[in-house]
Amino acid sequence: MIPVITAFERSPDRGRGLARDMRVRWALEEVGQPYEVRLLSFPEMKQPAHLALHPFGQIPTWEEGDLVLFESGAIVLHVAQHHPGLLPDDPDARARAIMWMFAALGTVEPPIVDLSMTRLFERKEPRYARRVHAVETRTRQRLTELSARLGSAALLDGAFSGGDLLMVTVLLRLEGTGLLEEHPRIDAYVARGRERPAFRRAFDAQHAVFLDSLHAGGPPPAD
Ligand code: GTB
Repeated sequence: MIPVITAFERSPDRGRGLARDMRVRWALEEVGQPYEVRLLSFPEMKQPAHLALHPFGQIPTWEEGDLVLFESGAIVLHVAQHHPGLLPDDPDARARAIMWMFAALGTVEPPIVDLSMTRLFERKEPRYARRVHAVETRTRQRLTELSARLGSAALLDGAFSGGDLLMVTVLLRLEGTGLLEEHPRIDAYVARGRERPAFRRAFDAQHAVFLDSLHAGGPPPAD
């Protein structure tokens, strides 16, 4: 059965691969599972038909027969549990890979999302500079800790796993901020993720949606 995922019809990131369908696409490409994509406008995401799939009216979702999932991490875990390639067979290594998936989404992603939201929506606030500084400090702290754990290793825990996949997608959101470059080991780690053929296929697929949206009615909203 071919799963169907949802994605932005016009992503605010203008095809930079920062929306959360990217991590699901990448996971599917890593395991070689074909998929279909249903593109949604912002108003469609808040309609009852989509809210029946996703209580918060967001993307991505996953439909596979009777199974409906939301939350990109849960979807990537589902893909990883049903196909070889994203979770090791060894039970301890598998538990650690899942641990890194949670670490990416629960510990590393929050300050990074906070930083991009602050930059996007609080620029005109009186305490903007102070707020950005505070969130950048928290983000730097996480990057320092992550870099220390990564050390000179190529990946988080041996072979490439769903933990690396989610961690790289989370860190990608820092591109253009200069923060990744402050941590050469993390910068190189992200670059290794980006170089994976499956990443490239996923990136190109979501970027093609952006290019189509340009042809179909003007540029999407700027980020
Ligand atoms: N925790 C959920 C998950 O991991 O699936 C979060 C899902 C989520 O935030 N989805 C966003 C969404 O649907 C799209 S990805 N937002 C619409 C809404 O909430 O109404 C978040 C995103 C959007 C834009 C950029 N960007 O422009 O760079 C980056 C990330």
